[in-house]
Amino acid sequence: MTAFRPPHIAASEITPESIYLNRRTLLGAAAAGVGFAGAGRVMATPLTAAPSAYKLDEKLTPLESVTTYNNFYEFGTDKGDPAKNSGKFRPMPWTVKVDGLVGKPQEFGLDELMKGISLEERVYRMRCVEGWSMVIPWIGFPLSALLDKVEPLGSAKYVAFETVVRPEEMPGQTGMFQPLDWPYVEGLRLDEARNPLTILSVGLYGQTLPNANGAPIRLVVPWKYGFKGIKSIVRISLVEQQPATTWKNSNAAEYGFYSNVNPAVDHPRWSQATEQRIGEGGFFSAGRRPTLPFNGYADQVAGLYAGMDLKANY
Ligand SMILES: Nc1nc2c(c(=O)[nH]1)N[C@H]1C(S)=C(S)[C@@H](COP(=O)(O)O)O[C@H]1N2
Ligand SMILES: [Mo]
Repeated sequence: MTAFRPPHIAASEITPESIYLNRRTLLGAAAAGVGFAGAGRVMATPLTAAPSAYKLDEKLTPLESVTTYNNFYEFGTDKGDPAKNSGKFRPMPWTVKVDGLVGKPQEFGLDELMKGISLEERVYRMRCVEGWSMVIPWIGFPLSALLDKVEPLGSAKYVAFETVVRPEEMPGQTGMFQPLDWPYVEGLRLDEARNPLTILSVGLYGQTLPNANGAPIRLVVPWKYGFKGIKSIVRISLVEQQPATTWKNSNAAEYGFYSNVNPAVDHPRWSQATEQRIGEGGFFSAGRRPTLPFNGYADQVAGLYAGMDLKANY
């Protein structure tokens, strides 16, 4: 294995976050055949030379911000709640049921699910619908690789995802105020799900996923608003009809099924033209940066929507 230093980190700007590259990481453990569940929170050396679409010439968002400024309403609605309130959540052991219109439905343990699939590092730009963004070094694998294992039938047109429901471990699922209906559900068209950019993530910054970020396995779709990236997934179903999605259920006038990042289509209550990169722009530079069509991934995904009215299909 060759040592790997991503080009987005210049030697002159080695930060605490970039030191993760020298730690034992998830990638190496997978390569070494070490069991995921048994591997704990750290593993060997990352090493894949990633294709250029999976790297970015932008500063990584500090680990501290990535893991303490979150949306995960199962743990509360404030940005600090997921880190604060997820200490009781136990992501191991874990199973994911993959069913519906497939030839080989299966309930996978995590090790089993990832067997024969290599983990990769993907540095993605992430854009929340609320107007903030981050750059996150995810560890994961293409969703397509999992779909191949279960052999979708020709009648399958969409993929539906479901988050775990565990009120005993998720304080946002108890009490008087329930901001959303549980389970949190999301969906993609099958061709979106099969796009090489779409990954299931099991880690970030070279470590297994923190609870606040959707341990032990979550979806990452970098050209869509953040809420499409459903966390702590327990079920993935291949279906024929467009599945229900949590934020559309909650407010269909404001949140649609597609939710592609689009600076030209405003949210009914605010502009989507610019974004605040978390960890950037202090007191003296409150600068917001322009939001890019498809969050900067137009070359890879614009073709999925050829001929579609993206204002109507928001
Ligand atoms: N189950 C579940 N998944 C979820 C959410 C949630 O509340 N519950 N929030 C979404 C939103 S709005 C965003 S912006 C991203 C945030 O991911 P991060 O905290 O890892 O940055 O998670 C998404 N996935
Ligand atoms: Mo979000």
